[in-house]
Parts: sequence; structure tokens; C-alpha cells
Amino acid sequence: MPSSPSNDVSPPESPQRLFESLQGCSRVLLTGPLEPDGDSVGACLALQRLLHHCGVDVDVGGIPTYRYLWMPGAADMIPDQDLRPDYDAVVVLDGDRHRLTREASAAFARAGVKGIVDHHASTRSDGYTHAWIDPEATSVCEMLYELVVAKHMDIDHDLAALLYVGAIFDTGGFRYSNTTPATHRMAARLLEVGIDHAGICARILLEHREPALRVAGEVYSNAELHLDGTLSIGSLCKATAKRLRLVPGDLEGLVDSLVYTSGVEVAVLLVERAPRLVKASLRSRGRVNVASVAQMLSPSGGGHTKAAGAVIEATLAESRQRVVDVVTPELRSSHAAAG
Ligand SMILES: [Mn+2]
Repeated sequence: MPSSPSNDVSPPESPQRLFESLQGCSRVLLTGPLEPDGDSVGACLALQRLLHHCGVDVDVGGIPTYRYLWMPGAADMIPDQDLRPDYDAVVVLDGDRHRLTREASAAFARAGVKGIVDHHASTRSDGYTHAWIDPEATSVCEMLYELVVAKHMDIDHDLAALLYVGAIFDTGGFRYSNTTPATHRMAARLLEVGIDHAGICARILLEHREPALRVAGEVYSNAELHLDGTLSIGSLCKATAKRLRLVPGDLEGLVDSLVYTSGVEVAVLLVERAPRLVKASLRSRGRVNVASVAQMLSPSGGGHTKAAGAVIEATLAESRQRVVDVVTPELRSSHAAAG
């Protein structure tokens, strides 16, 4: 049954159907979006292990940041420029096909099986032969865990560690409102396998390189509060990033601290990537849907209601103003709605 090109979430048989299709392929590529996060890396490497056990040759594309290099299989991930163009199947995990690199997009376009495993509410099922989209799922790793349970597959130590990374990354260590009883049941099962959960939490959520500490100081010092302290905007120019010798991963967690300033409802971190190219990371305490704010900032923007991102083609100063312009009516109507 071909997947429907509608906006509906995929039918419940999709996980099994996708897995069985991949078992019939000889070369499979699993890939996350540009700048994969803990859930994306964990999910790609976990699905790779599951398929390896079934004898399928699987590559994982992308470059993990230093935070993820210890993960089983991460060292063998393939930079996108080195990807083969001829995979039978390409599966996108924890993001959609619009957020792939150019090389991964080319491989996706040529593949017979085009799959997606995702939990972003903004992701649509059109353009895929197999779409497994579950906006109710806390993480893609949790979706894969449910597949493992349904298929009675073995959970070894490495698989447990990989799935745990996605579980803690997407829930901020079980602190965000998306955490469910199912998330804790999954975590309990993974701990029973004997993983070093405290060590994993330290490496994924707590540890920083020294330059990350320095840049946090600068971003927090210069953060602007707008709209009676309900909107916090942090920004970082390219020159500062260069001076502090930042590497990918050094900014992780910064925007989360901005939104947990008392009174703040929405936080935005603006990072200048190139002249007139700014990456915006958005967080919300719940009143404002930042996935739709991200889409208003840029057509490629999107994400979750409380955590989203967008790339804005403008200067840092113009981006700050655009954020204020877009967020102001959203915050006003949320306050009106809250009475
Ligand atoms: Mn995720």
C-alpha cells in the first residue's frame, strides 16, 4: 500500500513495513538533519545496529559533534561529502527531507525506498515511500524502542546506550513536559541492561568544553529582554565565535538557559553563520508555539511547539528585529488567551 500524500500521520503498520522493506535492501543510508542532535544520532546508530543484526549493510551519514563521538558506531559515521550516490534506501530520522545536506538529498532522490522516522509535528508524509511519523512520541529513539519491543528484538548494552541518549536529549533529562510514563518505562528497561546512565547524562547534557563556558558568559551578559521581560534574545556574531574558537556543539543548551529566566516565555538564540545568514534556535515555556514562529521567520523553519529552529537570511540586527516583530503578536494573544 503506497503511503498517502496527505498530511495525516502514518498508519500503525508503518514501522513494521519500513523495517521489512529495509531488510530487503542491500545498501541503506540512515541520516539525520544537518547538525544532528542526540536523538538523531542515537536513532540512526540504533537503527543501524538493528539492521546489521539482520545482515543489512547500513551507512550512517553526518558528522557527530564531540559530545556524541563516544557513542557506539559514531566513529564510523560518514561525512556527507563522502556518501555514495547509489543507496537502495535512504531513511531520514528526526527531521525531514527538507533539512538534509545537498549530498544526502541527492542520495535520497535516487533511492527506491525513501523513508522517514520522525516525531516533529511539522513533518508531512508526502515525498516518502514509507512514512512513520508519530508526533505523540517523545523521541525517535522511543519510537525505535517500541519497534524493538513489538518485534521482540534483543536489547544489548550498546543499543540500550544509544536509545537512552535520545530519551534524555529530547526530554532534557526527563524534565520537559513531553516526558511520559512510557518514557520512564523505557528508561527503566534500558537501565536494567546495565548502562552507565549517569556517565551518559554527564557527556550528553552536562559537560562542556572550556570555550563553551566562555561563550555562555558572553551570550548571557549580552542577552536582551523585550516585551516586559517575556522575550529573551541572545546573539552571537561570527567574529566572537572565531575568537573563542568554537566548534559545533559548543552552543548546545544555551538557549534552554535563556528561556528558564524568571518571567521569560520565549527565548531565541541568534547565531551569525555568514554575512546575512543567521541560525535561530527557539524555545517556549508553552504559551507560544515556536514551531509556527520559526515558520514565520523562514519558510524552512519548523520543529516542536516548545523547541524549534529557523535559518534567517538577514543580518543579526535585522534578525533580532524580525524576531521581536513576529513574537510580539504571538505573546500578546497568548496573554489575552490566558486572561
Ligand atoms: Mn527528536
